[in-house]
Amino acid sequence: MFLSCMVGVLLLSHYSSTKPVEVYSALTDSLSSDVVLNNLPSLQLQIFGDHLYYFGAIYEGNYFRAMQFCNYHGMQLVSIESKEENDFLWKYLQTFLGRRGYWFWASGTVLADDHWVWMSTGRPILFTNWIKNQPDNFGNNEKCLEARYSYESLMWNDAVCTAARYAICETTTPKRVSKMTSNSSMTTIIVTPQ
Ligand SMILES: [Ca+2]
Ligand SMILES: [Ca+2]
Repeated sequence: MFLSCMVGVLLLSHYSSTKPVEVYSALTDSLSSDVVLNNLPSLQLQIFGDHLYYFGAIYEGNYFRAMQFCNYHGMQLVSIESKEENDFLWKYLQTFLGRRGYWFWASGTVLADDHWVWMSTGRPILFTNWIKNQPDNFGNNEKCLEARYSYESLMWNDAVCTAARYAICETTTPKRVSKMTSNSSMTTIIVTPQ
């Protein structure tokens, strides 16, 4: 069978109405069979390794709304856990935004206790890329992590969680994405076994 070598083929319609989906759990449950899914949200995703990212340049909301927004689309608010991942986001944003400034929520927070954690992964924040003199917990009220894009860098600040920021969402694919093709209306992602 043509698709027998593939774990799944994801068909993404960029401009159809958005709807919550369970794409990745469906893939996980179906590793031994072919999966064709055509009910993905209308998100144009970017790939880095075995992670997929959505750059929510049209959405602004507080930290919790940003989490909700990503969860609604079957994703999580981004966790930036390495220099490589930070560089990927920065370089992509350069092509996307050029010299426009852009601040977005990542899932880092110190709300739970005095330690910074990535809420989306539950892991402590080990790699950091704070702006100089940050985090400063200004006004004893800055508990959430924003990443500030500029053409020169993507660096972090602790900010008031209720501030309006854009969102970047992330999810992992259960198996490596081997190929992605795009045209004006459709993106096809082919996932193969590792
Ligand atoms: Ca990540
Ligand atoms: Ca701060």
